[in-house]
Amino acid sequence: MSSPLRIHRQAGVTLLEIDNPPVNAASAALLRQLREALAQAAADAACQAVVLYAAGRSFVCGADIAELQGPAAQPRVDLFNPVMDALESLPKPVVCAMHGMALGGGLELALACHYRVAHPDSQVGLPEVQLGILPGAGGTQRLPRLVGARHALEMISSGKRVGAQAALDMGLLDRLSADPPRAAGLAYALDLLREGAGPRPTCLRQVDSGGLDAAALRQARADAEARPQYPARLAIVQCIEAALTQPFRAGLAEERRLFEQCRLSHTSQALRHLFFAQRQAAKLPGLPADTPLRPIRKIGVIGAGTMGRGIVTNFLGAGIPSVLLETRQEALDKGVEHIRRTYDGQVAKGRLSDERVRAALDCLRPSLDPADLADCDLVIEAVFEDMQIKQDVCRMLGVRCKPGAILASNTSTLDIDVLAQASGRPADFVGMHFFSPANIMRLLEVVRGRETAPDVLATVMRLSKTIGKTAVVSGVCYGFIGNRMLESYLREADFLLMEGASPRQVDRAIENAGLAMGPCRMLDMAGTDVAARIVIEQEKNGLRPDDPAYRAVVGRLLETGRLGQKAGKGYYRYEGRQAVDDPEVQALCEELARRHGIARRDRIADQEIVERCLYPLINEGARILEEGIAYRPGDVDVVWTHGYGFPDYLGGPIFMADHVIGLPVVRDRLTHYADVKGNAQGYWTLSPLLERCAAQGTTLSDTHTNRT
Ligand code: 3H9
Repeated sequence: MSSPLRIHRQAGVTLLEIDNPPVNAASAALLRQLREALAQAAADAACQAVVLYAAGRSFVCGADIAELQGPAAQPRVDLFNPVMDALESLPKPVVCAMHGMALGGGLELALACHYRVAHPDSQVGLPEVQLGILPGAGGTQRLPRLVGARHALEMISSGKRVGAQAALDMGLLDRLSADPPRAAGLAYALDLLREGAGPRPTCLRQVDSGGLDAAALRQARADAEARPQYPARLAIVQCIEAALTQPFRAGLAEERRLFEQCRLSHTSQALRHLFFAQRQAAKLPGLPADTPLRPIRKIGVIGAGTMGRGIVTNFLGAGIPSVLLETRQEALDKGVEHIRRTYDGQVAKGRLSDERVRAALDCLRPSLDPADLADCDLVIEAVFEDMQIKQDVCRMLGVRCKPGAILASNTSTLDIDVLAQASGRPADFVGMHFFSPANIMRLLEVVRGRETAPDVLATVMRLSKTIGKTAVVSGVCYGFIGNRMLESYLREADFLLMEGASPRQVDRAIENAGLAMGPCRMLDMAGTDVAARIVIEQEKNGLRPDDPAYRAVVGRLLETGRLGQKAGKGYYRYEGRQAVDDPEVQALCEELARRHGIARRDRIADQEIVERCLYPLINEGARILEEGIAYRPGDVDVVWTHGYGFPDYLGGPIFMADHVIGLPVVRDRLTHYADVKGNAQGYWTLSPLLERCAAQGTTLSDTHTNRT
């Protein structure tokens, strides 16, 4: 393996070049070499100054996150801080020259240098909070000394990147240079030597509050305490307080203590799991990274309804010319008008410039003529969720689209293989399941059909990155990964309502468990008609359990015109956007309970609601793994955290089952409900994989190793 550090010497300057692809992460090996190189530079009489810079696309993008795993106490901090000390205490000027991105431990290296220069296009940031930790290599103590406590708190708490000009303005950088990093660093070092400028240790500077007064700190503390699921937020405020009130070394000791506390928290373990799971999801077993891609220069979307117009917006935003096809002028106009209004809203909020919007709209070609699809490289159908209608559209695509075009369906439940056959080109066919609102939700489920060609899959995965989506591949089954698991969750929510819980109680219990929105509010937003029609489709296709009470509440809501928020009533009654409890819904649930012989209870514990909604969902996730529908446990977790509002601090349903609840508990509670509720429909039957893992004391994550 090549060395992550190269040492060059030029004009009395020692140039330390970091080269540790792909992102120049500060691994243990790199830190050891840096320490040695700095000791040599200190001892080398011919060395008058040092420049630290990196090869590749970016400066150092952080500590090696993989090395943050494991129980051993303090290993990373103990490797980092001696390097920081060596940089800072070198008796010769040390310049850091950055390009691309300088993140986390990478930026902390720069903060410990005496002078900082960066390319005007570069960005700097301390994103540790997004991993549930805090900058643990002196960042919380050095940044306030350079930019003041207020800016430092804002940068570290948000984890957001800052552009080079803003970083220069706040005093984080000393200079911008458009030269390559080595040349920029060398020129700066030579200027410093000419001027006789010496070392300038950051740790010796005073901390300026920058306007962060006691009231602002109290507020920051209160905000952090309000979100105890993310302990790093409070720890960051504590570190900034330490920087303001304690000497540098004492602040560093506090940072070190809190860093380790956060690193060992469930939250950080969950967030780090998701970081790698998200990246792993892009890699497909059996699909080499160099699989040739089909060029995508123009796309088509069929259907200008909610999904179609949301989908097309993604491509417009990426500057890809897009045809939006409808059958009726009125529907087309409505779709285009909606897209315009969405953009206007973005401009009003300052999120997009007029120029960007004009460029996006220039890419849009509304059309009523299927001939306009002839030169599209990818066409996605987003028509009504009805097998017959979708088959007809896919047949049309097979005839109209050019050879080699990728044909895709946005179905959320239907059999991709049946649609692929209808197109007559099953190798070109793939599922692209966007989530509503499709221009906002980051998840894309890519459904691999029986005959989907490898290059089609590879192309769609790459394209998903271009349009800013996180893609996860699912095999073909009812509902794919996400909606299949959702089914048991919604089933139990309806049963709980018939047994006596109110929509508000169910939602509150689920939201207290961490999900962004409870099932009743979610269905009211999505439209209870959409949900009920899915159950009707299941029935038509023989997929509905032989149980007349199955999801009976949502069916009844459709029959009574309670279509959700858009109708002003669904599981709740709506006063504007405000959901209000409605006695009519209680009456409706009582009547259904009577009809289906379901006993009602006065009190249902929140714990029961959470277990009955979430544990069958986990069980279904285990089945999905065992059937190979998902490649890996992390894929299931990415689907749920990115598409269904599952809390990231719990890592997703599989991580939560493995590491937060424990599989034996999940197994025992599922068995308990099978006993008390009966299991005629198999609702509580354990997944063999889950049962085996629970018995053997292993986890779903351990045993399922269908990895690249
Ligand atoms: C830290 O610094 C702690 C310190 O304060 C204190 C310590 C004591 N480590 O995202 P991509 C891999 S915490 C290890 O697809 P992009 C990634 O897994 C760290 N691996 O590329 C992937 O590998 P593979 C603070 C890392 O161009 C490959 O690089 N820093 C790391 O879309 C490409 O990644 C952060 O939180 C890492 N630090 O985006 C920054 N970073 O090819 C985290 C990346 O095998 N990283 N990898 O799947 C990022 O935000 C993005 O990766 C970045 C590039 C923006 C840099």
